[in-house]
Amino acid sequence: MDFGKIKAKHFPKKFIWGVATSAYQTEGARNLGGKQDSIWDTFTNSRKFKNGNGNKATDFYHKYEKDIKLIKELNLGSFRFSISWSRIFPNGIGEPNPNGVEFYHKVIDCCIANGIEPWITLYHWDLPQVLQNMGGWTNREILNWFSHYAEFCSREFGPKVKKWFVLNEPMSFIGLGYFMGIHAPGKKGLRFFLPAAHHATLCQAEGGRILRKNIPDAQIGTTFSCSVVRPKNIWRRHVNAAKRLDALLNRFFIEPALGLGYPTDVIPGLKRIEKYYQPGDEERMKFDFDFIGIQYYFRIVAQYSLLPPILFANQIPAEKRNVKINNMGMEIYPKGLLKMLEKFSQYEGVKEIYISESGVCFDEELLDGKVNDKNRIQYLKKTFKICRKAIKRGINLKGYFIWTLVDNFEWADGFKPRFGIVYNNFQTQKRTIKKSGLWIKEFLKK
Ligand code: IFM
Repeated sequence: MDFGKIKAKHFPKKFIWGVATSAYQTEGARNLGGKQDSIWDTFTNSRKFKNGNGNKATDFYHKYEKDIKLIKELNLGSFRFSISWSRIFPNGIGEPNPNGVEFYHKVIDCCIANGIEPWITLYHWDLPQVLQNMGGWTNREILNWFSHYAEFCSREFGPKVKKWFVLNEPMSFIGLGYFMGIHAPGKKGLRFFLPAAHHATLCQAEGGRILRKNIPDAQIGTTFSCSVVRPKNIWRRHVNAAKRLDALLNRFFIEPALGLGYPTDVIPGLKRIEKYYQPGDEERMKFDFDFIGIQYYFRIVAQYSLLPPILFANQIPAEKRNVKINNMGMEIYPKGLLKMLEKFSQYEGVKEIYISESGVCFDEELLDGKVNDKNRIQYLKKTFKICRKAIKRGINLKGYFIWTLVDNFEWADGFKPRFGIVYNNFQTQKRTIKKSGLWIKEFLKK
């Protein structure tokens, strides 16, 4: 196999190599072991939704031992997964569900037994439906609900798990779920987006404080989606539109945590979010994270537009731009990762950075029992080279979690986008390591 010039030994010894997954996309077992529905169960099982559901997903609930052994087999040392809130608290709050708690203990123990370090994400988009029935992220009570959940998880799993992420990509679950309505819970408009976003900011910091209090020796982070945003051309209105989209996609959730507030300098209309402030919120939005996770997938080209309000910008679809795209229509632009690492490392309060997700999806098939995903190997190689370059330039990059281990349920896009380094047959749930998985295995071989 051709590794070009990139080798694992070119990275610092302690560099973390891992894979990332999430509960709803993998576990299945929709109502097993006392779990109740999350907003994603409701959303995908409604008649309107046409792209399948995570009722079975990749059956990680039953196959976790096999999957964790696969991680070990591929020489990866860390596993980032999320906890399903409604498996632990079927009613969102109140008494924990012993079966759900036991399940995550088994997953954690299995990681440890296999020499894999578990990294937990508290919230990866699957809010208990009962809490959504009371307004979900738009209801300020979520601060209490989330604190209760974070308190429990940190006390219960903290003795074994020392690496934690609070939220997964707040701009994705708030933007797509409470503004565009294309993700669960399917809400559209600023009246949902603004309060939901502000409450997510508060929970992001509060979750950090709770983890720190209950697990003093933990390393605590949170993740941010990010995209390179370039203007359509050098006309001032497009350049400014790109600045606004950049503020929304790359600055919105990190800056309040760092004490810089929301990016109202370039999106003045965002001041409307202050309507949802209570005294002390500016202070409460801050938390001194040990690290941040950035999640990078694509580049965006922005142009001025009358809609949506406040933003006055939209993106030109990648398929109209004559660039390489993945099967979700996103531009494949590995180079952009360097720009993102540079951008996020410039914040004074950012101490360490992990690439907590990056990867690429295609519509792949097994041919003669194999998946020859050369394009994914190229993507990984290119982004690994970028990581090495970033480290050489002094960026405090500490690890890379590939999205993802096994092809899984890609939210609104269903099962078609395959992101795994392991192929999944969704009928039989049989896993087959793709060529990229074998490449990783050899790349990481000691
Ligand atoms: O599958 C998602 C993941 O849940 C969050 N980050 C982006 C991935 C690929 O779209």
